[in-house]
Amino acid sequence: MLNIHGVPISVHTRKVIVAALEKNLPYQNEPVIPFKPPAGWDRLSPTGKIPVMSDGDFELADSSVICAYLEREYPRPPLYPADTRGHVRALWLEEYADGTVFREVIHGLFFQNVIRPRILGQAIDKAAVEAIQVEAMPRVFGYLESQTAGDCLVGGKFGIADLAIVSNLINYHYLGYRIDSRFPKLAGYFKAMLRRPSITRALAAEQPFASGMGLDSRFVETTVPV
Ligand SMILES: N[C@@H](CCC(=O)N[C@@H](CS)C(=O)NCC(=O)O)C(=O)O
Repeated sequence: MLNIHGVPISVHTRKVIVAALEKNLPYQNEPVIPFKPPAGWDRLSPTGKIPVMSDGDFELADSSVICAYLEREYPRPPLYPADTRGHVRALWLEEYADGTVFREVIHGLFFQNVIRPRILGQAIDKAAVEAIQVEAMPRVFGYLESQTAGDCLVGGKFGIADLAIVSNLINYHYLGYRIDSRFPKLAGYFKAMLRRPSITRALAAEQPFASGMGLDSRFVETTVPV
């Protein structure tokens, strides 16, 4: 069975959990918090970040690498397009999710609004939050709006690009923010994604962590598909 280490409300841990659910792989979750890691964490996670996955005696860090492993080891159903252009476009959006959506928008907002006050006992830097909302968020969401057409981001089929982008948008909503009227296609896409069974299930399982951290879960679909 897969063991996925990382608190499930983390953008990158959720990405791996949803990939496992899409592929119908049984998993267990060790809810490691990177700021309070367990003994031996350095060995499991060379960057100190979550997630880490073990599959039997095989251990691997980084959500993108873990998802690539799952695809090779458990190819059905595929989460990456088979055609070259679709494949690299999906990789580009996965990279954009990690390197830009997360780094420039979600990480800063989550750090300021949740990690600083609730885990580190520090005050929120309101100017830093404002700067992200006024400068980075519109630029990044504007790009995502330009890339959204229909139900899924690449080739009309749910896959790695959707996993990576939607997981970031979920944490944006947990902070009490909503996708505003400047980005109607992105907002509609996100709403539809919340009804996808793997995402609904992942969100249902992480609710104890979300409420424990005082996150805003009002956007979560409450009907869990059978
Ligand atoms: N590229 C990495 C990014 C992982 C990452 O940034 N994880 C965050 C949580 S979502 C983390 O561990 N942050 C704690 C830290 O930066 O020390 C991946 O895809 O797994």
